[in-house]
Amino acid sequence: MKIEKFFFEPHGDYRGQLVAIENEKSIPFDIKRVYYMYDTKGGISRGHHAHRNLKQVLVCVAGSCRLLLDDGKEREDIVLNRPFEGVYVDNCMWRIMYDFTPGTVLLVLASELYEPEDYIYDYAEFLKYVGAEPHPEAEV
Ligand code: T46
Repeated sequence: MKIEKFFFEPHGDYRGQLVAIENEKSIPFDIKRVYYMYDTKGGISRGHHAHRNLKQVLVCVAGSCRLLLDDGKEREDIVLNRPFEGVYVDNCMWRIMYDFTPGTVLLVLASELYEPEDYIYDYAEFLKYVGAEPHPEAEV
């Protein structure tokens, strides 16, 4: 599975860094919603679901965490720790975010408004939805 990343140019000077993310220019969808998670407790993992339609870009603007992506056939596990880098999470991807270091802020740019019906929380249902064979590993 190929992980798609976007580079957001930091505008740095003697004061520090500033990153601007512009609609349609920086990422391949209209940004309809922005949310972020912070104060994630040690040992906690988040996500454990997929989306039917939602596309997102994740940017770890402070600290570090890991992201596991699973398309039903393959898995990739990457570290997010660069505030100038966005990772694309397409629809129909199982995602788990974990290993948050203290002070981590994970920013998410989303293609749709919040729609609870868009979530798939059951891993077996996700595999069925994407037409994949049951995965050899259990969900982590
Ligand atoms: C995703 C990963 C990366 C809202 O009220 N509005 C929102 O826009 C969102 C995203 C969440 N919420 C509420 C729903 C729950 O009561 O905030 C609470 C925590 O959300 P959730 O348990 O879904 O958080 P995560 O970290 O498991 O998943 C989130 C997104 O929901 C999801 O779309 O892809 O981050």
